[in-house]
Amino acid sequence: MSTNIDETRITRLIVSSFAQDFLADVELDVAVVGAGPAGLTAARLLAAEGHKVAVFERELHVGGGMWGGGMLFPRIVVQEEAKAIPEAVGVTFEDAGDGYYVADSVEAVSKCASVAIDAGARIWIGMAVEDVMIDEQQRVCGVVLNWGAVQQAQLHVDPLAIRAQVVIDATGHDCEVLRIIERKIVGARLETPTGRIVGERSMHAASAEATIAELTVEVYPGVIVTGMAANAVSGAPRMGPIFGGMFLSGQRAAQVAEQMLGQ
Ligand code: 48F
Repeated sequence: MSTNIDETRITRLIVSSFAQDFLADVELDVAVVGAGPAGLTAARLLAAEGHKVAVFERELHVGGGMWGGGMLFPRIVVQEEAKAIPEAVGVTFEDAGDGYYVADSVEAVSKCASVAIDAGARIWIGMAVEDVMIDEQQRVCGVVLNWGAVQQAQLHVDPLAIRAQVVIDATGHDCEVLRIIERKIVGARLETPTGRIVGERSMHAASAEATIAELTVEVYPGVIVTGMAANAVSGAPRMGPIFGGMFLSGQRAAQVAEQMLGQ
């Protein structure tokens, strides 16, 4: 039987399928903000444990800063102690010796996203988190969404809200969720050396990679910080295109979220 193609049928299918899935995600266990390597890793591991997880990504594409490898050379470097995490999603590495491994960044992004989706994480693209939702104790209990395109066009459009037991800030260098919290929640104190956002320091890959997993904590009630955002918020250095820390931090974020969900 050949399909009788009808344009309005296609419209109905797209809108109804979107509405069904979006409504299912209005109440989440975990809302991950940002679909870079750290966010995708955390989402995959939490979904694999049966938690209801959605990732909200402002751009039309997943992968964050991993696509571009180092200065647009599409390769990432991962160190020995982290390589099992991307390998678990099927990323293949060239052994460059001395504990260094090299992978194709396009393969790494594609497989991290693909396996996260297969595990049950839903990824919403083109949706930006522009605010958080708080309860009476000022604990974060959800995210406030708008279209990325609406943000870019600076249109005045009211957003929609998603409830989540745990929010993960995986927004990279800009630690955007935490900047919103610092700006908008009166008296907000973050779990950082100063209680505020310190900001990332210049590149020192060894110390940046050493600190990132331990800086992956519940940094504000209801909010875990992961990936480059974890270093940025606490004043740790950047590391450039070595990505092991992103995977280790994403894994740590999933563990912290599990503990929070179990409480
Ligand atoms: O920047 P990104 O890849 O963060 P990451 O997972 O990884 C950092 C590395 O890529 C690299 C590095 C490695 O050595 O330093 O920079 O920590 O991904 C962050 C994602 O978050 C999205 C953004 O578009 C990107 O894809 N994002 C940022 N702000 C928002 C957001 C927001 N307000 N709402 C939704 N998505």
